Amino acid sequence: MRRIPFACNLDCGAGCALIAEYENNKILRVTENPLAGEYLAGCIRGYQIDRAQHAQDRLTKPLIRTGPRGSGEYKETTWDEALDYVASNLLKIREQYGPEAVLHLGGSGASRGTLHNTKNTVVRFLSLYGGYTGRFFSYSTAATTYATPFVLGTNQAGVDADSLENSKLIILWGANVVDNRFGSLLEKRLRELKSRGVKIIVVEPRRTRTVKTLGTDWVQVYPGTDSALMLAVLYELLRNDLVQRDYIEKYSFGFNRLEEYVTGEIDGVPKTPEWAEAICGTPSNRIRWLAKLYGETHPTALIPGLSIQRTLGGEEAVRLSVALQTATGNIGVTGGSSGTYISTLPGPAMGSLPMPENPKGIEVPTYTWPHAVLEGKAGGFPSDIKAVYNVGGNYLNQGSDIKLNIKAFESLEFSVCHERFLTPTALYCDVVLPVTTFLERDDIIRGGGNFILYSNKVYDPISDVKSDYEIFCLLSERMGFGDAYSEGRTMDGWLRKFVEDSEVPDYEEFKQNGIHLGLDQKRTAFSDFIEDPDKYPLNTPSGKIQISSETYARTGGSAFPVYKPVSLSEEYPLRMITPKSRYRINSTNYNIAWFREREEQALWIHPVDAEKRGITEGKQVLISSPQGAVLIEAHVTEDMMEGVVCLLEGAWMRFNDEGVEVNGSVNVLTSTVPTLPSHGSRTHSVNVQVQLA
Ligand SMILES: Nc1nc2c(c(=O)[nH]1)N[C@H]1C(S)=C(S)[C@@H](COP(=O)(O)OP(=O)(O)OC[C@H]3O[C@@H](n4cnc5c(=O)[nH]c(N)nc54)[C@H](O)[C@@H]3O)O[C@H]1N2
Ligand SMILES: Nc1nc2c(c(=O)[nH]1)N[C@H]1C(S)=C(S)[C@@H](COP(=O)(O)OP(=O)(O)OC[C@H]3O[C@@H](n4cnc5c(=O)[nH]c(N)nc54)[C@H](O)[C@@H]3O)O[C@H]1N2
Ligand SMILES: [Mo]
Repeated sequence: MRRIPFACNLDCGAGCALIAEYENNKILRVTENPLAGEYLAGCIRGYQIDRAQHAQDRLTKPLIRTGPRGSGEYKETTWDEALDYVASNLLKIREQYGPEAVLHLGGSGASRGTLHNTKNTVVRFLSLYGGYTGRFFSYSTAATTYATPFVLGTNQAGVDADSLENSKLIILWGANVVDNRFGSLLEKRLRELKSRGVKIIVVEPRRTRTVKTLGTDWVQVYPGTDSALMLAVLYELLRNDLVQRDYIEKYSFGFNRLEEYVTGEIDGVPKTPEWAEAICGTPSNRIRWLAKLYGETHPTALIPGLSIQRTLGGEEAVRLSVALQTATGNIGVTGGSSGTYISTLPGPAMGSLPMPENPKGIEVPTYTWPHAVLEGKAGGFPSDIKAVYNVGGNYLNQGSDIKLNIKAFESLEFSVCHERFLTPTALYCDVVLPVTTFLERDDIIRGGGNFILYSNKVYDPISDVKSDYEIFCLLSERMGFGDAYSEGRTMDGWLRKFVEDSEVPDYEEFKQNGIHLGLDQKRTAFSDFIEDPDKYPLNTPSGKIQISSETYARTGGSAFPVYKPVSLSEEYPLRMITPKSRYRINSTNYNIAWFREREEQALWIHPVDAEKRGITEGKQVLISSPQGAVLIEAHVTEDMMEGVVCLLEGAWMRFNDEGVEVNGSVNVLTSTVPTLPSHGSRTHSVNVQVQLA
């Protein structure tokens, strides 16, 4: 038996350092790499990675569409024919419309490879092609990426999980750590804190596995109303004199404006727990309890999920969570946190496949890409799009408003994707090129902490598949810029170059160990600023934590963070959330029965809401929104907050003859109207009606 170090490169971002116990061309077992330390924990998706590797429906041959889009009618073809076909179509598009008529889609999937990167490989290719229409921000983090630099002067924030050993209180605000990970070192660390008696409060509309197994307390809140709850917590902190005045004075700017808003001086509305209860559904006495505990316990790590910012007004929740950690003196303090995503601190320096600038310099927001396709310049977008190049993404299914996305794909003159499976997006592409999995190639992967991983090839590629990098080398050659693309390097040559340019001392040792740890595993962002704010000012206009920002106001928001009202209608009276499944990564794994069977798609609904509608466990229900309708089983449960329903995202769409979706693919119901000013995703702000089918 061989023990082969590899890194799980699924898009949860945890970046787990794993070992494949390997014999007779088979992985017998996946375990943790002991060099990553005692807190590393893999998860079911990484342990069971072989199920995707050997799935019956892996694509093995290039496909060219022969029937209507979406029909699944393709012919299998040779690489030569497929690549000639792609090259000639791309050249035609460039000649007729200019290169910016090509929109780049995808980029997650297996994106963290330094070489096999589903963004760098394609962006490099399209830049050499002459340019393209790119996208800014992601489905994941648009609102936080947008708002955080205004407050903290950077997007590099958070803490290493090891630094939490000193925390006295943890608040997981919309963070489902047990299912979603937030790095590979956090869950075990939190478990240990809990066993030492540290309280772990989970603020969530759903009793998740995190609430059940990691939390000590569940605070219920309606989705998209976290900013109101945060304001009321701040109100209570102020009222009880539990804010750290010296800290606020020394390290922040503009807190007084927020305080005037919270007390009601600005708009006549004090943001009391009663005010918040009416908005958030959180009982006012529960808000008082939370604020008191938070204000009296130091240091506290407030760790928000990304969920709170994938809502209408998500930017405000991002800014307020930093404001709360400021008010309580917890930023830059060991055991505290910056109130942002667990960590966006950089890992050890490492090279990666260079991405030249887009010669066209054109970008559209990721969240509204179908509008860019359908409306083009006439709709105020910078280009008229005629083709899509999709690598490492299933955006037709994962983007909001699937019916709109289908229209967008149907309007194209040409579309191509690289895929492992015939996903809903692949079904709408003219050409599908079969790719390797990360088990079939060597790569260097950035981990979700201060470490970097070498992922060794475990299997030879199954017949006739190629990596994205190899595909682009071959296409570039056909299109006359092969040397510029590869720079004459082999794949191994690139990886060696990345290590040469890095702090990792020895390539062979790195490859053998599978991991290189950065020096400090207990980093707390902004600790230098807290130690000496004059010497290490923040990159904000005041040099301090910018609670109130006139620059932000000029982009169309409020200078200080506020609650932006959410509305419900009689027609769509239920609030729906669309979180991640434990057994999938987004839509990845949906096609694999073993994973699907472990968490059947069902609509979670509270017994009171179910009873009003005559719904009982297991009954078929019709969920409707202005965008579409989904037919699915009901799961009646008190694990759901009353007034809120939940359908996990990521099921591959399938429609019946009446145009109703029947797999539970939730983006049939979601809207492309973004949260502003970030133009970000709002897939937890969905209003629906539910009825017995
Ligand atoms: N197993 C698994 N892990 C994943 C992924 C996956 O698909 N599967 N995807 C990865 C990716 S791409 C990303 S971007 C991250 C995303 O990470 P998140 O955005 O944090 O994940 P979600 O599952 O959407 O939401 C987390 C929790 O927040 C709750 N929630 C929903 N809306 C609200 C709200 O408005 N307020 C509050 N307080 N809580 C709310 C949900 O019930 C859920 O349990 O996760 C990564 N990890
Ligand atoms: N309603 C709702 N919608 C959501 C979300 C939500 O929470 N709710 N989450 C959003 C978020 S945060 C995200 S990140 C997106 C994710 O959406 P996508 O970025 O579309 O991610 P996946 O659905 O995982 O699709 C990734 C695809 O990449 C393929 N792939 C894997 N490895 C490789 C490779 O090496 N090369 C190539 N070419 N392909 C590869 C996989 O087979 C898979 O089909 O979804 C968004 N959509
Ligand atoms: Mo994401």
